[in-house]
Amino acid sequence: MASELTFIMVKPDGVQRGLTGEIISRFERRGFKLVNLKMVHASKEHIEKHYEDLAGKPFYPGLVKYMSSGPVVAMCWAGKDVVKQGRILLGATNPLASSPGTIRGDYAIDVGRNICHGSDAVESAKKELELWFGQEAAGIQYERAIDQWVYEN
Ligand code: IDP
Ligand code: MG
Repeated sequence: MASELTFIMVKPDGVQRGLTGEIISRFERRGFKLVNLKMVHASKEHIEKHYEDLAGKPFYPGLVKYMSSGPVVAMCWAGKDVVKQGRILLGATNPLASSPGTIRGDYAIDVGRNICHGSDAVESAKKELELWFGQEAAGIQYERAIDQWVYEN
């Protein structure tokens, strides 16, 4: 069975607004498998590394401040096509452009308070999982009895 991994994070506003369970539920109900999770209050330096590709953007200082302002919930999810499907579940970067039914489209308004993060490609997922989980980047290995009801093969 395909076991792609992605890095999904509930941002500080998502944690403060009590949306952690809701975000986890949406991935669980879809059939994806949670293989790692931790709460972290990340340092400014850690966030700068996570968003290094955006350094130089006008919103970057505010983004680093926002993301290091409180704890986040860092997760590793596994499943078929989970990187792309995870992004679809989250919705567009700007919640005003996110469809209702997506996480951002249902719970957020401003792009600078868009409550969740998801890796945008398999390669960036690998990098982000290594940054946030280090040696445990591959997640916890376990079998799920329901997988025969989620996947045909
Ligand atoms: P993504 O989170 O959908 O992958 P990116 O373009 O990688 O979007 O941007 C990372 C994060 O930076 C966004 O989720 C959002 O929190 C923030 N961001 C992006 N564009 C803006 C902006 O124009 N103003 C404020 N914050 C922004
Ligand atoms: Mg991104």
